[in-house]
Amino acid sequence: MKSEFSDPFEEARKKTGLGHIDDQNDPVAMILRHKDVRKTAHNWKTYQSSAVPGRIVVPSEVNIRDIRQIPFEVDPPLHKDFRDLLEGWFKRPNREEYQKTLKNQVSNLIDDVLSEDEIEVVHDFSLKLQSRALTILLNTEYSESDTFISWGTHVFRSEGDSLDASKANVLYDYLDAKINGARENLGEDLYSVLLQAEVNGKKLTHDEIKGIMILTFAGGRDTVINAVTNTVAYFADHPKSLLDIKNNPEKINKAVEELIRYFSPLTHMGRVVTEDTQVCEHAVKNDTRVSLCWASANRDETVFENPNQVNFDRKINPHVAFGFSHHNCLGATHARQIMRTLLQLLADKVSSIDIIDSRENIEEWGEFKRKVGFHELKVKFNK
Ligand code: HEM
Ligand code: EMZ
Repeated sequence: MKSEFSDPFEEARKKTGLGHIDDQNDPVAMILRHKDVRKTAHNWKTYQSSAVPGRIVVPSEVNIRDIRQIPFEVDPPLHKDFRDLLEGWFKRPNREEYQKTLKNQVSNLIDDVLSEDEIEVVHDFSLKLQSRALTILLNTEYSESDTFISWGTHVFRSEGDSLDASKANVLYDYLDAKINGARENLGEDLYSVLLQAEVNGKKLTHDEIKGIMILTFAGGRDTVINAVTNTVAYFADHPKSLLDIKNNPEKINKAVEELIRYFSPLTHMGRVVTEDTQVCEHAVKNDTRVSLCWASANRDETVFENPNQVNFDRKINPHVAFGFSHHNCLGATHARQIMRTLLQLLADKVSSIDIIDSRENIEEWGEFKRKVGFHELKVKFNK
């Protein structure tokens, strides 16, 4: 089945709870158990996010950027000051007006793909959906989405080479122009809101605003694209589940959580260790890296019954696909709303989906190979 996503971490999670990977001479100890992931995420003093920009990302981005992403690469207490500033804006997807606009966008897109004989989902569906929805989150012109679409699926890495920085300037130049433009002529978009805001009694610098915007573009890019593409593959393989949603729309929220648990679009995120300590009874040294493996934690058999099955009726679902503790995903309200809208409209408008061809996107983390989505997924949507 195309929509099967196996769990490469099972054996290591059961045996030692850790996986070891090399990354540009800065190795990473991956933390694999649900309990350890949550405990480590909570302990920001020993496992910090505010190291040199790019170091907590795996593969490390220290060689391809020096601008700090905010609030992602900031630790408490300053982290909370930035979150307090951003939280309200990122909760706007709960508003009726926002949801209406989003529904309209997704509905039009589904009508478009229903009229085609063949659709490549990643580029002609998910990338468009993500880029258009982002204009609602930023409160900017819809026409900007054409620019976002033209950048491809990752905003500052080339699609073939995750360590190619040459593309980053496209986004950086765009953001410089947008921030400077808003400074000249304040409007009601996120750039203008940030230009007028204060943190700890001080206006934000250009680079702080840029750091927030880069993260907003990058954090919600491939994650959302994979979640959407994988959902299409899932319903292609499971037409009965699509019917289940159609007949029982009250299940949508739980179904979204379950799909996000199962796909875990962000495999892991690193932290830098600030003292010699232990994780899972293994020594980890000061100034080395660990990672919180959300994807493994979400298949932890001590927490989830039949973890490798998708079950829309799962009773408790304490998944960590959106992270855990202070840094939990700021874009989760937006991402969840996208997924809910997608499920509702696929159930309303689409009777079945045929997969024609696909090319899987397999991440390689040392000994672990993990399917995270598709490079290409050709389908036919049927009315
Ligand atoms: C943080 C996953 C969509 C923006 C995170 C974290 C995870 C995550 C696991 C925690 C990182 C850590 O602890 O270091 C996801 C998934 C998504 C998604 C699975 C889609 C299904 C989005 C979207 C946006 C976004 C749509 C914005 C447009 C952010 C930001 C943070 C974050 C700003 C940092 C929060 C902080 O440091 O306080 N995300 N994300 N994400 N995400 Fe997402
Ligand atoms: C970083 C990361 C954010 C990183 C919450 O995750 O997403 C990755 O796609 C980017 O490469 O820089 O923004």
